[in-house]
Amino acid sequence: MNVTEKILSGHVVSGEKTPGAPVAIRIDQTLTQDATGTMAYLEFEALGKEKVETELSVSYIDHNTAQMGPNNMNDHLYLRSVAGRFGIKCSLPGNGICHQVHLERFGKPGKTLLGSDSHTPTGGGLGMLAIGAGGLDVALAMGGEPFTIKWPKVIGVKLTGSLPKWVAAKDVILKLLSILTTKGNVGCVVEYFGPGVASLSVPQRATITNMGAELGVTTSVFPSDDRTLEFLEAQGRAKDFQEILSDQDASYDRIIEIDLTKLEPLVAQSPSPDNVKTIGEVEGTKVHQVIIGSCTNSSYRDLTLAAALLRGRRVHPDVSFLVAPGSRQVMQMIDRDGSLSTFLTAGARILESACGPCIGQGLSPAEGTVSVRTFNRNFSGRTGTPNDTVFLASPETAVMAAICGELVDPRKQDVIKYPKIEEPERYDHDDWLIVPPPRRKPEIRRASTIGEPPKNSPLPENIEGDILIKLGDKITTDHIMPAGAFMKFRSNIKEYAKYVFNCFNEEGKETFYERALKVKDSSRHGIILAGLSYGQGSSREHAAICPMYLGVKAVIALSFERIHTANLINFGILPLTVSAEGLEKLKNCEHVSIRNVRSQLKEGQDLTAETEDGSKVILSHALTKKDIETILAGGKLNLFAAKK
Ligand code: MIC
Ligand code: SF4
Repeated sequence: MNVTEKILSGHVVSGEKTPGAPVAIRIDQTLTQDATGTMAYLEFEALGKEKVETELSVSYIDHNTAQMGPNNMNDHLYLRSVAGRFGIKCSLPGNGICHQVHLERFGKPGKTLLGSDSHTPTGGGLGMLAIGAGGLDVALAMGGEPFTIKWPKVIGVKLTGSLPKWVAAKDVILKLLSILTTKGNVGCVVEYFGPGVASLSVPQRATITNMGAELGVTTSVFPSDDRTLEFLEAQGRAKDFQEILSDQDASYDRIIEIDLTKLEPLVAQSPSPDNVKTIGEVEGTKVHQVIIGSCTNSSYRDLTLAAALLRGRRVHPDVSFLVAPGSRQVMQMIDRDGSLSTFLTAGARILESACGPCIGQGLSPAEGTVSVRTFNRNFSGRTGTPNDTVFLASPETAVMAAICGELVDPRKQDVIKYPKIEEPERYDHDDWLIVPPPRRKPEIRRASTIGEPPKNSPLPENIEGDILIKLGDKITTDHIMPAGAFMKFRSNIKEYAKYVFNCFNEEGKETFYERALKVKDSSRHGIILAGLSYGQGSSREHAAICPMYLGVKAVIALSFERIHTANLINFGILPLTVSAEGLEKLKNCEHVSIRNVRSQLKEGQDLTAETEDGSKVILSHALTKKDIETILAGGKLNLFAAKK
């Protein structure tokens, strides 16, 4: 067996081990973050459980820490109280980004982790099967329900050799993104194997599994080996180690070989993480902002490397250089070893250990300028600036750009020597900002800015649909529900729904929200049309809840991404696929009827859309019996309320 099969097999509750078949797995650990967590815990409360039934559940506060107005802290107090009430640990603001902290303090090889954030696969760097999901699925897992995935196809990535100077773990995942792209990988797990694996430390592996989320796979995983033990020992957690290696005769559904020795520095230019270029192709591009941070590249290794390159130097006068350490542990360690002071001397602006600019919480670049960020996403507008250019890069490439004021190929210069970075023998760890559940259950604090999750009605027999929007390929959840300044509305669907598809609204014209409400008020149903890979990116279930609240009953697209499909189903919206020819027909009309929906779904049949001119278009689906039951009920919350 390979590592994926080993971990999955130990967790299967029911289902068949054939690729594509639904399999329910036991979830050992969960994590939430504040931007998805408030909704997840409101949903958990609706399940009526006394406490969580997992081995470990952690609620992180790391996304909404700008606190402009009371909304964010209202959420924080709710999260802290609800964590205490239900037996959940709460990582307070300032303690760091969920994925970085979970890797440092809680991740365990061989365990399953479900997180309400798409970058939960970071834990794969420690040999765990760590999967991103919508908040409701995480709430259900906290309540002891198994989580259903499709038994995956395993893509084996064979690593040979070792990384040359100036080439980083980030370049490994950028290389893979250039091969697999961000679409078409639904239902796969990426597993790394081969002699090159041993050359990568856990933080380097975590960079790779973290950004594996951009491939659209279920998760990514490394074996748990001596390097894993080394990391856990340094974190004072050797007892959490378990060796998990693939068998000698393990097989994979597809094998991709990457010779680390032959890799070169790469970048991904906006608007997509798979728009990968070699450094040679972009050399000389003038840069205005450089940021080292995010859950992809803000480990102690990354920051000490950046500091070593900057020692005795200053950043280019035209560059605004920012550093956001991934966790309080990293912040404390760069303080103690002098790296923090190096950053300050070099002219860096130090940010708190949180998501910050990665999700457009401030630090938006100026219009038309270029920034180099060590992050994982560069979708247009994500920075808060609609027409900027973002290059995703390794810390190595980013720091060199900060020093030189432009993108440079560091291998071509011999002034700055490549530093040797060793993993520390011991990481500082005081978990003082991780609050365990108190002995006495606290009252739940619910401020006026926190609303209830909205209710949906059961799916109608006939959908009399108005097409609300016609979209192209690769629509991300950032397009559907903007983050950044709008994230403060995450716990209030009524408010947040006003901004659905905000980036497509035009000044002076009817907004998507207004259009959808008009359709809803006229007792008709909203339909969304899209191309390939609808719902890429984040796990935010708001990208399903808000359209549901506005009366959307179906999304018709060429293909869908995994987490968003599950979120649509969870909230009673039909994800229907259509042929390219069918999509063209639908794009030419404004209204479509989809009749006998309930009866045809119950019989497991495809649906048919009838257009204004009477032509018919087949709408297919890959819904399981359980999915159909969920959608017919109007979503999982209705289903659970009925079963209680
Ligand atoms: C992201 O990176 O897009 C986020 C913000 O972390 C999201 C979660 C969210 O929207 O709250 C994710 O990756 O799932
Ligand atoms: Fe936070 Fe960015 Fe990581 Fe999302 S990708 S969890 S916003 S740091």
